[in-house]
Order: sequence, then structure tokens, then C-alpha cells
Amino acid sequence: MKMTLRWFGTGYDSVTLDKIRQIPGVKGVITTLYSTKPGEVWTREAIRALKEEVEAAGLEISGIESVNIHDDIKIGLPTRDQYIENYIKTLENLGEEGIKMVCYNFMPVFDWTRTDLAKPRHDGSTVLSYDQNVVDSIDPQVFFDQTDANSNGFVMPGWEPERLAHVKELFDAYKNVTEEDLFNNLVYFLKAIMPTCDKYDINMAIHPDDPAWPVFNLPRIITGKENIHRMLKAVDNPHNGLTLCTGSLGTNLDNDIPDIIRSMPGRIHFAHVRNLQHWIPGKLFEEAAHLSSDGTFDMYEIMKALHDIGFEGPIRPDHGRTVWGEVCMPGYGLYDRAMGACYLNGLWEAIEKSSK
Ligand code: DNO
Repeated sequence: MKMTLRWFGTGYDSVTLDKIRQIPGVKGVITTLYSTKPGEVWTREAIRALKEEVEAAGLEISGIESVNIHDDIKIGLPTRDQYIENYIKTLENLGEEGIKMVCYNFMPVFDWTRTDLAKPRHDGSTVLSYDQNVVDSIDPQVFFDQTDANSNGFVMPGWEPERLAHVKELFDAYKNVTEEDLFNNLVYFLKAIMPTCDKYDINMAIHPDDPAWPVFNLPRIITGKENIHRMLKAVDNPHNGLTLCTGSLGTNLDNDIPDIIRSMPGRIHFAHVRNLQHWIPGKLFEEAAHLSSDGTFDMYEIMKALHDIGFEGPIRPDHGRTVWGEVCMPGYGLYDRAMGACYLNGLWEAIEKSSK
């Protein structure tokens, strides 16, 4: 595996590349062109400028998170073909610049959903948390506005202003989209982009739905072992793969994460590894420190499973707690993610040495 950190770009992230470079073992960043909107073509010049900035700091771009998918593709509107063409052009430009891993998601309207962005934890840190009762009792637009207001002034991934402005219309547009429709629209998209991925050796890594069940009555299709395998099989190309996100799949305790990992060798192209603390399964959970004993997951078993399948892709510590008074985007401060990276590196070193 290759340890990385997510970086949102100059002007968007409170964490600088210089600081990321000082985390032991982190050689690359997972980044994006945050100013582009879903559906727009990423120009070769803009990609190259980003790459040069990262490389000047002694790091590499280990992958993109995310090239977001326009809702017309997810809904299956006739306009999707134009947006798919644009997506292909973006992939070509990334491929020309030697970038070979793209994370994306296929969640309608919302990306990840949390009901509190700064829940106090037992140790005085704050974390992102989720309470199903809140989701069940709030209007999506109000929910969206609240999340935006609590983000410490940062634009959070998945909660970009252009989405904010259209929540109601988006909900209407998805009214008749069933899970089966959404799945078919994903397959249509993947089939269209695979020749480009083959040409440039680009690995597509779909991000699981977070949480791993429908929210606000919107369909969700990447929630567990069975539907992930269905997706992999429907477009059975090694470039069609998964972002193994423990925090998303792990929202549902029926998901046995080490088992999911072992069931798809060669198809996990990216890993987000973090821990959760469950209070009421399926209803109430919060994010924890990466350390196994701080939450519900056995992080050793997760890393061991990745090791056992010969995982060589980029991995990153995922959402961190906000600690030591850091002012940052919720989930994406430097300190706790740096601790997470060190911890995961430590587990990996021990697994490697003991498996020889
Ligand atoms: C949240 C992230 C997601 C993820 C997208 C991938 O912090 O894990 O926003 O980046 O779902 O497209």
C-alpha cells in the first residue's frame, strides 16, 4: 500500500503540502480540482498546474478524489451522454498527466451524511456523528443549510454551494428513480468510460454510500458485499473497482469488512481506513480515533485483510477527530489524520514483518 493524505488544494484546505510532507511515510496526496463543478471538463493545463504544485512540495498526486458525476448521469436523463463525454475528456487529460486512480461516488443529491459535525467525545475532541432520528425528522433543505453553516467556513466535499442551491429540484428529479434505475445508470456510465480507462490504465474506485442505507428516501446502491459484487460483475473489467471505505461500509455492522476485502482481490483500488464508535447499530454512531480500542472496529484485522490480498494502491487515514484546538474543516484537520497515518503505518509494518 501507499500511504497518502487527502488534500483539497491551496485556498480550500487549512493543511499545507509542507506539513503533509512531514508525516512519516506519506509520499503522496489524494486531491481534486475543487473549483470545478460536476459535469465540467478538467483541462490538461489545470491538472498539470496542480501536479506541479504538489511535486514542488516533494509529494506526488496518488489519485483523485473525486471527479464528481453530474446528476443527469445518475438520473439517466438524455443529457447524460454529453456529461459522460466530458467525463471521458477529463479522464483522458488525467491519463495524459499520468494520474491513474479516480475515486467517485454514485449517491443521489447528497454525498456523505452526518447530523453533527462537532460532537464532543470522551477525550475532549470533537467528531462527526450520525443520528437517524435527526435525519428522519428534518427537511433536507434545512439539513443542508445547517451542515453548511457548521463547517467552520470551509466548503466541504459533497456539500458544495452549487448543490446547496438546488436541493429541492434535485429531489424532484430523483422522484421516480428506483435503485434498479440508479444501478443501470451506473452500469451505463461505467461501460462508456471503460475503453478510456483501459487506454490510460486508470482505475475507477467507486466510494460506498455513507451511511450504507437510504437517507431521505433516496436510493442507495453501493452499501454492502452483495451489491458491490453485482456492480463489479456487471462491468467485469479490472479498472472498475472499489474505494474500500471502512467508515462508510462500517456504518452497517452486518458488513464484515475483512471478509468484503478478501472477497475482491484486485478490485480494491483505494482504501479509506478509519474507526467508528457505534451506540445504537444502524441509528446512532460517531467517528472515533483510528486506534481499534477507541471504537468498534478491529483495525488490525482490516489492515491484515488488505495485506493478505496484496493491496498496493493508495490508502489514507480518513476523517479525523478535531484535536488540540485545531481550526479546520470538520473531519479533515492535520493532527488526528497524521496520528491515523502513523498508526496505520505501524500496523502495516508489524503485519509485514510478522508475515515473512
Ligand atoms: C467524505 C468522503 C466523501 C468521498 C466521496 C467520493 O469525507 O469520504 O465525500 O470523498 O463520496 O466521491
